[in-house]
Amino acid sequence: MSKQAKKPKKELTIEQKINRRNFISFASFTVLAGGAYGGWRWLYKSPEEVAGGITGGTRKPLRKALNKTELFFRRVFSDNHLVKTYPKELAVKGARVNSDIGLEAKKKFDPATWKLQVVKKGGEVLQVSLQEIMALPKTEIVYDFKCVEGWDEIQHWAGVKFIDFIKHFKLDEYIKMEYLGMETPDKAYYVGLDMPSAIHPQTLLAYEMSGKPLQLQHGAPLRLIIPVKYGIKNLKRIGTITFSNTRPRDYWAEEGYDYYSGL
Ligand SMILES: Nc1nc2c(c(=O)[nH]1)N[C@H]1C(S)=C(S)[C@@H](COP(=O)(O)O)O[C@H]1N2
Ligand SMILES: [Mo]
Repeated sequence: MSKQAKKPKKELTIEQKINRRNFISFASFTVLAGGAYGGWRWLYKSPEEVAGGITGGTRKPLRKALNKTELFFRRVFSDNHLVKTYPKELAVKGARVNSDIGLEAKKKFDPATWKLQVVKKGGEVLQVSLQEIMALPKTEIVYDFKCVEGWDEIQHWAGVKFIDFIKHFKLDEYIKMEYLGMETPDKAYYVGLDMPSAIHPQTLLAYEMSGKPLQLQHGAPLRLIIPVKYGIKNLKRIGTITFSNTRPRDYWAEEGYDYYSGL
């Protein structure tokens, strides 16, 4: 037999072809399913975030992915991204009341003597009265307030822009830090905020709702209105403000909610 002569290719019968195809699809399925199972096992076995940390309740690789997503959105939604606003007529008259952690009237709180506490370097505390805050330029906003629990409402708020407050009290050096923390006077509710969101032009220290003085259940004397975030970050009844380069503690992040909670 000459070397050139090729062995005649054996023609496959229809059945053989079908079998072969079945084998290939089954093999691919096994490989993919195995891969998926392996991936799941890997995730399942990977360590959980440390208990008592700033964020809570997920596997480390998932948190890594969440933090990457957060960075992506932080870059996309820089200061010049404004939340949609509406005409006043579209706002609800009495806004819904939702959740009241840190609002128990008797605990370390008397609206008459209340002062906002801003913790400065070296532990020095700047104390600001409501009168001083109300003397600053007033800013109003009508926007769609969204709660992670699945409701939203067009609400009308007024107060001082957080950035105006910073400028007036010469706190510029503090907003160079990465984070801001806020707590109720009794420290029962607390949030951590990335600085770009805190100094966003629509972020307010609010003392009015629906054109009337803020009611206690909505966070009087002063509450945070931060339209770039979900409701959970809009702390009612601000007691203390702190600045830091590490993430401040955050009530709902500790329970596994997204730390950033951006919209
Ligand atoms: N002090 C304090 N602030 C808070 C809360 C809270 O429980 N305590 N709940 C948050 C949540 S989940 C929402 S949706 C809004 C609700 O604000 P509202 O009661 O004025 O509608 O407040 C936020 N701020
Ligand atoms: Mo909420």
